[in-house]
Amino acid sequence: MARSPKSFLGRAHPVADPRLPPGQYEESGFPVLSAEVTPRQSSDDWTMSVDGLVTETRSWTWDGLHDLPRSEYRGDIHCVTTWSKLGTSFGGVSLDVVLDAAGPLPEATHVVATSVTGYTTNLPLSHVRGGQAWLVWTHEEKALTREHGGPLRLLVPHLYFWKSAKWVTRLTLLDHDEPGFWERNGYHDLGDPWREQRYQGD
Ligand SMILES: Nc1nc2c(c(=O)[nH]1)N[C@H]1C(S)=C(S)[C@@H](COP(=O)(O)O)O[C@H]1N2
Ligand SMILES: [Mo]
Repeated sequence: MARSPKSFLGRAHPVADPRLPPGQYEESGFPVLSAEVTPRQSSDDWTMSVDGLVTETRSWTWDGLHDLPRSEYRGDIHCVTTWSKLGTSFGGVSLDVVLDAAGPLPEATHVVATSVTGYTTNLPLSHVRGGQAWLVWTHEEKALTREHGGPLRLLVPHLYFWKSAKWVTRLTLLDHDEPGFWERNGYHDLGDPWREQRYQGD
C-alpha cells in the first residue's frame, strides 16, 4: 500500500513566518496599547518640534508637515507583548527630513521623543537616521485614528513598538542616553525584537 504523501511532506508544526521575530505571533487585528487617556488635542493646533542639540530649533504646524516630501513604510511592527502585525503600511514623512532641517550637532548621540501626554521614549540617533523612522499620520491609506496615535505618531518599526510614541509633538537631541517612560519601568533601553530585548538585562 502506498504511503501517504503526508508522511513525507506533512510537518508536525507549521513553519513559522520568517518575518516573525523570536517569541512573536502574527496578529491580524491592531490592538490598542496606551498608558494614558487618549488626548483630544486637534490637528489644527498641533506642533511638531525638533530641539536640543541642533543648529536651529525647528517647528512644523499640521499644514507645514504636509508640505514636506511624503514617505511610506510598508512592513511589519512588533509589540513587546508578543503580537506582530505583518505587511501593514503607514504614511507621513521620513524622520531624516525633519532632523536634517534642524541640523543635529556633531555631539548629538540620542533622541528623546515626547508625546503631548508626557509619554517619553529614548532612541540612539543611529537607529532613527537613514530611513529607519517616520512621523506618520496615515495607516493603510486612512487617517491614523486617535487611539493609534493620531493625529501624529512616531514610527520606528525595526524596534519594539513602545518606541513608536503616539501623539508625538517633540524630538529632543541629546549628547547622552536618557531612559523614557517604559525604559525607566523595566523595559530594555534599545528594544531590538530580533535580539528579544524586551526587558532590562535581556
Ligand atoms: N504616547 C504613547 N505612546 C505609545 C504608548 C503609550 O502608552 N503612550 N504605548 C506604546 C506601546 S507599548 C505600544 S505596543 C504602541 C501601541 O500602539 P497602538 O496602540 O497603535 O497599537 O504604542 C507605543 N506608543
Ligand atoms: Mo507595547
